[in-house]
Amino acid sequence: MTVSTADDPIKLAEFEARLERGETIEPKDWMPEKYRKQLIRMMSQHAHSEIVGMLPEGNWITRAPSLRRKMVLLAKVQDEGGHGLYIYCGTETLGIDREELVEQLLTGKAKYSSIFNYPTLTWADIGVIGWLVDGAAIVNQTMLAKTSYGPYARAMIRICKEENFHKRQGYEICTVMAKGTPAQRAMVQDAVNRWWWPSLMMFGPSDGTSPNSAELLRWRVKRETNDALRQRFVNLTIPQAQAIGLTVPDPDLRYNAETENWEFGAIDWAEFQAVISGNGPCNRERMAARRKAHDDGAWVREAAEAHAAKQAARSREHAA
Ligand code: FAQ
Repeated sequence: MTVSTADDPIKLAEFEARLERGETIEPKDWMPEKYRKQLIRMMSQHAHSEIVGMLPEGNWITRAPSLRRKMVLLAKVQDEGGHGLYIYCGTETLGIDREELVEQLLTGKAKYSSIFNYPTLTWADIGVIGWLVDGAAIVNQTMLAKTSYGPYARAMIRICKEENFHKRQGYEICTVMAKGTPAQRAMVQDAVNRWWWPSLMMFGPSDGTSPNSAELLRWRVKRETNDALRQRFVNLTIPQAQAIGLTVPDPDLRYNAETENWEFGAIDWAEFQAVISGNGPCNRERMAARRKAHDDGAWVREAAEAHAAKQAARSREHAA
C-alpha cells in the first residue's frame, strides 16, 4: 500500500510504532501529512453532517404533536448543532480554520452524510430518524471513540452519550405509533420503508469499493470496515423492529443461524452515488438553506471580529 510520499521514513516508522502500541496521537505530535489530511476530510464531513442534519428534523419543530415532543425535538436538534461545533473545534486542532471548512461545505468540495438529503414527510419520520439514523450513527461513532486521533476520540465519547438519548426518544416515538391507531401504524411503517435503505448507505460503500478504508484502518482512524459496521447495525436493529411489530422493506432478509447475522439484500449503490454527487431528493434544498444561514449570519461574524479587534486594542493600551 502507498503511504504519504514526502514524510520522513524514520518519523513515519516511529508514528506507526506508536499506533501499534495503541497510543493516541495528539495535535502537537508529529503525524504524516496524509494522516492529517484524511482526518480533516473525515472530521469536517462529520461536522458538516451534524449541522446539515439539523435541517430535516428542524423542519418538524413547529409541527410536533405535543409540548413534550416539541421540547424533546428542540433539544435534540440543538444537540446536533453542538456536536457539529464540537467536531469543528476538533478539526481546527489539525491546523485548518473554521472559515475554510465552511467554505468547503458551501462550495460542494466537502461532503456531508447522504442520509440528510432525504425529506421528512410525516411526524413518523422524526421517530424513525432517531431510531435508525442516530442508531446507525452510534454504531459508527462507538467505533470512532477508539480512533487514534485523541481530540476526535474524546469528542466521540461525549457525543455518543447524547446520541443514545436521541435514539431512545426516536424508538419511543416509533413504539407509541406502532401501538397506536391503524393510521399511525401505517404511517410509521411507511417511514421505516423510506428510511431503511438510506440508513444502510450511511456506512459508506462496500469494503471492496471504499477507497479510503485501507489507509484509515492502517492508521487506526477507523477500527472496523464499513461492511462490518453495517452488519452490526442490521443485527441490532432487526430485533428492535420485531419487538414493535414493524418490518423492513427487504424480501431477501434472512437470519443465518451459523454466522448469527441477519443477511440482507443488495443495496442500490447507484442511488447512493447519485445522492453523494449532489443529486439526491433534497441536496439543493439543504445547500440553499446552509448558504442562506451563512449569508444571514454575516453580520454576527463581522460584529464578533469588530469586538475582538476592540478588545485587542484595549489590551495593547493597557500593556503600553
Ligand atoms: N454520505 O472511502 P469511503 C450524524 C464518501 S452521523 C456521504 O468508504 P470513508 C448524527 C466518502 O466521504 C453522520 N458521503 O470513505 C446525526 C468518500 O468521499 P471523499 C455523519 C459518503 O471516509 C443524526 C467516498 O464516499 N457521520 O451526523 C458516505 O473511509 C441525526 C468513498 O467512501 C460521520 O461522518 C455517506 N454516507 O468512510 C446528526 C462519521 N459514505 O471524501 C443529525 C465519520 C461514504 O473521498 C441528525 N465518518 N462517503 O470525497 C466516517 O465514519 C467515514 O468517513 C464514512 C465513510 C463511514 C462516512
